[in-house]
Amino acid sequence: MSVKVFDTKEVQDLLKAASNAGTNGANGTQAGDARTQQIVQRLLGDLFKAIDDLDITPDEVWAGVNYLNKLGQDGEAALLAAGLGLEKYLDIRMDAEDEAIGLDGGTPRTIEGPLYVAGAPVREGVAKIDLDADEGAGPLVIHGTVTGLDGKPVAGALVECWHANSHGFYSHFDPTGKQSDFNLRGAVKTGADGKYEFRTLMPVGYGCPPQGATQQLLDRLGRHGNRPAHVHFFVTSDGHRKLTTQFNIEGDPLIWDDFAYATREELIPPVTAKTGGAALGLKADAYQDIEFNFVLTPRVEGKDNQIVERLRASATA
Ligand code: MBD
Ligand code: FE
Repeated sequence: MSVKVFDTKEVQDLLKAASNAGTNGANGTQAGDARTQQIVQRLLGDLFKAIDDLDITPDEVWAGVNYLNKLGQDGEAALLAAGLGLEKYLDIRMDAEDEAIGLDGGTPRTIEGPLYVAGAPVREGVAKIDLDADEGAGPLVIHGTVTGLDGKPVAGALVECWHANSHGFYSHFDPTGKQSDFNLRGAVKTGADGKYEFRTLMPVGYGCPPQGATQQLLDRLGRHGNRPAHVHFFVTSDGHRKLTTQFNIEGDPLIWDDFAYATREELIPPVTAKTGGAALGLKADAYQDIEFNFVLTPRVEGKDNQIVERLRASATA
């Protein structure tokens, strides 16, 4: 039986009480945080309304509540945010904000994802970041130039990079515990030529933990939880805005079927087979080469409006 109670005074009063929105504390001071009250009032209200509209049953509500407990126990809330397109949605909004102020050009942003680790050692210009042996992965050189919108090289830019191994696992988050800290994670400072280079190994795409809360929901939605092979970057420079991006490995069958929706046309650089790896200290003479140039955008009224605060792992190298 479908009843409608959302618009009753009782429910509206309940929402107001629960969020404590628009109330004053003693002596007219604000009790609680006004922004939190505003957001909770809206989100809780939208949930109440959905329960009314869809006639969501008590069993379904408690299944959802228990799901949140499992999500937290599994430490997967940020993974689910990527999988449900919430992180992509934030990118869509930032793209629109840039467009609204006429800021175009520059390497497109795409989602950070939940697997960055702060604290990688910073090298000058070039870093070899494959610290652990990985039988399943061939050598890969990633290199390019950091420029501004004017095409001029940016000196002193910090290029940070992180990616998975041949099992699709990231160091620090590897369920086998087999990778050392900062394996396949690096940071390079550009010189006057703006160039950076990472000597590493070819990654394989990530898959959500099969027993985790994220995959559990994706299964119910009839979706997979896999990403194409990809490499993440942060590029920071004084005088420019921080760039958060990734590229995909050309040819991966999941490029246009990424469960986290991070693929963009401009972020699929060609992969070129090369020789001469021995001289570069690679594990084989034949290697794959990807040139990827970063174009940074200027600050907005002197400010870097691309710094996103979120909880991130960190380690000491
Ligand atoms: C990843 O490697 C990733 O980049 C994202 C967005 C989600 C899960 C794993
Ligand atoms: Fe990733």
